[in-house]
Amino acid sequence: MKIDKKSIEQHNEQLKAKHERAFAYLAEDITNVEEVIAKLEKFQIAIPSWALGTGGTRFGRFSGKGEPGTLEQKIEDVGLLHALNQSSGAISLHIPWDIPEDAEKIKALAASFGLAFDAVNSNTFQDQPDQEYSYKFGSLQHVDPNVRKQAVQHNIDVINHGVALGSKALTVWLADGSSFPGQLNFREAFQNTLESLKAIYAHLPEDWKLFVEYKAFEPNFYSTTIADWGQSLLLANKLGDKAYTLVDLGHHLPNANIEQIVSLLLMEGKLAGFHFNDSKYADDDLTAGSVKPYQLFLIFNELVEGMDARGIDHATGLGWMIDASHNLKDPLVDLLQSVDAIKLAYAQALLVDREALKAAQQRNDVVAAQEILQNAYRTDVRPIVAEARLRQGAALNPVALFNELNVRNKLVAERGNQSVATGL
Ligand code: LRH
Ligand code: MN
Ligand code: MN
Repeated sequence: MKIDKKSIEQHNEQLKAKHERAFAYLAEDITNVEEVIAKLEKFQIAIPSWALGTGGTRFGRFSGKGEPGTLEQKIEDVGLLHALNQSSGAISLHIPWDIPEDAEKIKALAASFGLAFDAVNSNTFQDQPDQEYSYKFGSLQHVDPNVRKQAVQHNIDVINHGVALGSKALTVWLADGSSFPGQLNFREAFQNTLESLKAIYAHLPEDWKLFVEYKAFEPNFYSTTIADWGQSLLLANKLGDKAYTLVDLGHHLPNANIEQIVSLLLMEGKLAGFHFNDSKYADDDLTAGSVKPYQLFLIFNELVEGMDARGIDHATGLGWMIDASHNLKDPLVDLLQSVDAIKLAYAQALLVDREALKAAQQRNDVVAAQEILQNAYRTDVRPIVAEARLRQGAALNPVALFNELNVRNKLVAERGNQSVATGL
């Protein structure tokens, strides 16, 4: 199904008077409101192809209905999101969960929804039915060079798929590590990983980036070979200018100061971008901003400050992606909520009085610094984000319109009850 302009206009017409009142009230006190809106309008957050179906836990999976069973249907789903919010203009593919057999056709289909292809993701954390060597004991780190070679070749194949689609980055996340002390020689595992990544890096096209994602633990529970930003940055520095560190918000040990990590990676010119999600305990993959919205704001506060300091284009300078999984909510609604939460945090960060904050820091005025940040965070910026949507031709309230239009039931009618998405 497609959402036509008329439905969006009718929906907006109904909410417009109330929205205009709220926006005018807010805008009166915000001197840079037009700048904030312009930045929000340009901001696009990529949707992962693996988040469009209902995810599971290791104890069970309760599949939703009308899930996208093919890559074409996943693209259609992201098209629906983009029509509703005009902020989800790209899809990130995980290969081989999604294989674009006919790249030209897939590219044209995506373009018909206004979508581009974001980073492509390789998968050497699962065995595929036709592969020769197993990844049970790792892939790029493996003690057997044959396994490493196979994993390198897979990444090269993924780059080639990405080139055909117009992607500009490869994201490598490895499950490699060990679950018991003594199982692994840490240095050799790291060296093997570096050599394998070098072989992949050598195949990157000139205008591509390599995103090295880290994760503290899971599925390995004693050591992970790329476990934190230090290990990822070490690799990225050794690899070269096209390699960067990717921050997935759920991949840290509890209470890690992610905003500080982000600030230093930006300073070093090595921040790839994000996999946005939220968590209470570990890699919970919950909706962005659902548990720790203040942390999300603090991350954006560092991003805005750091991007401005380095002259980075907010819209295109970093990779903005969601990496979430939904086992209770409708995945499409959940993704709309994530995109909205990310934009809200970004808008709030754009309201921070940078000069006043700098001055407070210079005179060690801890109270003033806190007040400045929290003044921005406690501003209800929803009317600003809604105004940006209105100007883009998106829905004032995407979740409400999704429900009003009965989108899920229509997808069930088209695809059937049994349609289950591939992926996590
Ligand atoms: C690992 C991860 C990584 C994978 C995705 C499916 O936890 O965050 O980005 O590619 O999940
Ligand atoms: Mn991730
Ligand atoms: Mn993860």
